[in-house]
Amino acid sequence: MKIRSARLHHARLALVRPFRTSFGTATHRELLVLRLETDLGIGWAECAADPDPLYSSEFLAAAVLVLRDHLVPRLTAAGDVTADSVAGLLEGVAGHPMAKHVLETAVLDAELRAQARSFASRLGATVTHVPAGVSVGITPDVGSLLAEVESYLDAGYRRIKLKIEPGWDLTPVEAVRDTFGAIPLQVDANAAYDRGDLDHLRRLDDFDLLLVEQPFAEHDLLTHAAAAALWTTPVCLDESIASVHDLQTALALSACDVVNIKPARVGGYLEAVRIHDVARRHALPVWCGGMLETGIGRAANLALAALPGFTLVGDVSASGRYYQQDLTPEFVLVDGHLAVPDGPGSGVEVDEAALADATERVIELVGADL
Ligand code: OSB
Ligand code: MG
Repeated sequence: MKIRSARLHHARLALVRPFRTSFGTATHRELLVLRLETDLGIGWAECAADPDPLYSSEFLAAAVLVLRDHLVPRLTAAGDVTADSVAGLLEGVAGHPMAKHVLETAVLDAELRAQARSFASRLGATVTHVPAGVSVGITPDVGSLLAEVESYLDAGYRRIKLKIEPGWDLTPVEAVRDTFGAIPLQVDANAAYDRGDLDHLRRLDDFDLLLVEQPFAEHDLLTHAAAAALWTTPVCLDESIASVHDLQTALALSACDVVNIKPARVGGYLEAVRIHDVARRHALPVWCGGMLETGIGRAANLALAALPGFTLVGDVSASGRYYQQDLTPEFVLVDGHLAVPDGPGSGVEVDEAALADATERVIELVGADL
């Protein structure tokens, strides 16, 4: 296909409640929505980069620049592109997986829509519905945490993930266990601890957690390996895994027992599938993470989460957990599950009126005259 125009919507959406993690508190999500017009039709995708480089080194303003000045020009210069060719064409640009992800995903969406084929079919989904988990932020006190967890359990969520940080770890976990019993429960530290915390965090072993996600720094695989050897709670990597190579290194070091696969973090769905395939060959369980995506990103995440290696419940929640007004038809929980879209491309239509409402700025990356 040939790219005719590429337009970014810089949008801002209020979250239904503040989301606090060890790296900050979000009351809104600022995101980029890419609309790619090709000779075969339109493709849409959502960029996960936040305004500030806190979760990873990427941030929204940098994503705009690298897309405009380095990534999109490589695709337009190539003339004819396919989704399979995108990663190779962008390989010369170091880093920026979230910016690469949005571009490859929009190409893939346009390509699949033109073929009337779904993401689910293309990626290799084997189920039509996936169980939904939910990620619960750090709250001002234990009482409000218990109320929030209860509301998600009442809604039918099949797994609860608690964000933790130094000073907010054993106590909230113990309170949730004591109150709700043997629910599927895990924690995520977003790299907030260091090697000196190995013994402290070992006490999480008392709570029969499914896993502890990314306790240590992104590049500190050795401390993750020490934890995996010392703790009975399985160690899961998120921030540390940006590619198949990173997974192979983590496997060689025995640095994890589980991997959270986020398409945005690894540069796109095609790399996400490759990571899934390697993990599956090693019998390493994986689950699909999220970045508070709107329906645009969530639709494709659901397709990925429907692959056979995704044996653990992911962080793909219903629209109502995030936004009052989603940018697609609402995703709703049915018996604790979300349906995997099976229409062409991502399988959802962008609600262009909702997108226009949320858009603060439109950035043309390639003129419609090309
Ligand atoms: O670490 O998994 C994370 C959200 C934003 C950035 C990082 C993370 C998260 C979540 C929420 O935990 C996942 C979701 O519901 O989309
Ligand atoms: Mg995480």
